[in-house]
Amino acid sequence: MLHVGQAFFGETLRKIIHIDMDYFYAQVEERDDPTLKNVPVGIGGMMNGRGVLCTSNYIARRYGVRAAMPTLKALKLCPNLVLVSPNMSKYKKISEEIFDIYHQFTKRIQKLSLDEAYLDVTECTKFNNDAVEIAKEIKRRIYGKTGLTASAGVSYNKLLAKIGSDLHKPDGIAILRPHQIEQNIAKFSISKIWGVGKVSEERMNKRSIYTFGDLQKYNKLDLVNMFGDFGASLHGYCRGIDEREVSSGGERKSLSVDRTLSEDVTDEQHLCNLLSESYDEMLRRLKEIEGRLIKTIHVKIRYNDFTSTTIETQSELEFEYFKKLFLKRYAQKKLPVRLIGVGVKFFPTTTQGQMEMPLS
Ligand code: TTP
Ligand code: CA
Repeated sequence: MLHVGQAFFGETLRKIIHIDMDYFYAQVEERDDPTLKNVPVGIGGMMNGRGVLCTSNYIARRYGVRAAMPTLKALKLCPNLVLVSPNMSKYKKISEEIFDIYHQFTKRIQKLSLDEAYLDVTECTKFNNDAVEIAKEIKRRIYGKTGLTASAGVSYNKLLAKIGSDLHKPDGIAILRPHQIEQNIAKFSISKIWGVGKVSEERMNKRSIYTFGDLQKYNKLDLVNMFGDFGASLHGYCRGIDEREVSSGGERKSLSVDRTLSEDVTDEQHLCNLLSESYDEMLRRLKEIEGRLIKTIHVKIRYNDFTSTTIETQSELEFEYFKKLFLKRYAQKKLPVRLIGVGVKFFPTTTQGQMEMPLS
């Protein structure tokens, strides 16, 4: 499916590369301590029996050890797991070196995290503007400078480029071209779609939707009815259509989903259902800005007397927690509700470090 060809992008299509370092923190630690090669490695600490992993190497992943997993659980799954404390300043420095390399090819860089970025190389004049050759050279330069491998996806939009970078990990490259793209991506799991997290995946599975191909059977209206505004995007995504720009705008500080209700609502069950929808939407959007660590979460209520109340706390990203906060706050006034909001604030990337709550 992914045969390399020079002219396949055509003249009008964009050229997008998604680059993602392989098992980033763990690969860095392996590089710096060869005794870690060929053993399962988890990056993370444990204090008083608590703590979560930032990531693990691929050997550890074979045991089911994953990022954001409590360290204790990881040790149960893999008793030989070698734990290494994260060294954020080291990873940041390497990240800067990698981004310096990207800047040698384009200004249009969207940083998703320390180890992941979209590059729009449509206008890059290097390598005859051949996006595949550019991606290969970037991988070579990263390896030359840092001794680390990265995987790249090359395509004509962000969705497909990102899918591509994951296809041949580690040290892989995949090219997804427009020719017969609908058929070519039909077998992929919906979890590869940008914005589809656990919650929406379960909702789709309930309707026997597992793959891009399953989604392709639905028309736009059906998908909008099922998934709200996101349904319209899904209709495009499952066909390989994605118009999102590579945006190098400033760093996002927070994310909120506020929903004004079309009528005043007092019924608690109904309010919880609406809260759950806003929560799902928030998770979808969080997926897009992956790699950020959450500082606080909040729930906002506006009543029909137009007073508002917001409760903000450091804690979990679980729906049950949001619901508890919401019901507690709602119980104080019990007026009909006009607006429900949920959201999170992020730590700046520059201070992302020893945080308790990695975004999984
Ligand atoms: P990822 O790119 O998600 O993972 P990875 O690079 O370790 O592995 P992969 O080869 O599958 O891409 O995350 C990049 C780094 O960000 C990761 O090495 C550690 C850090 N991180 C956290 O600190 N917490 C998390 O929950 C996740 C997912 C990543
Ligand atoms: Ca990575």
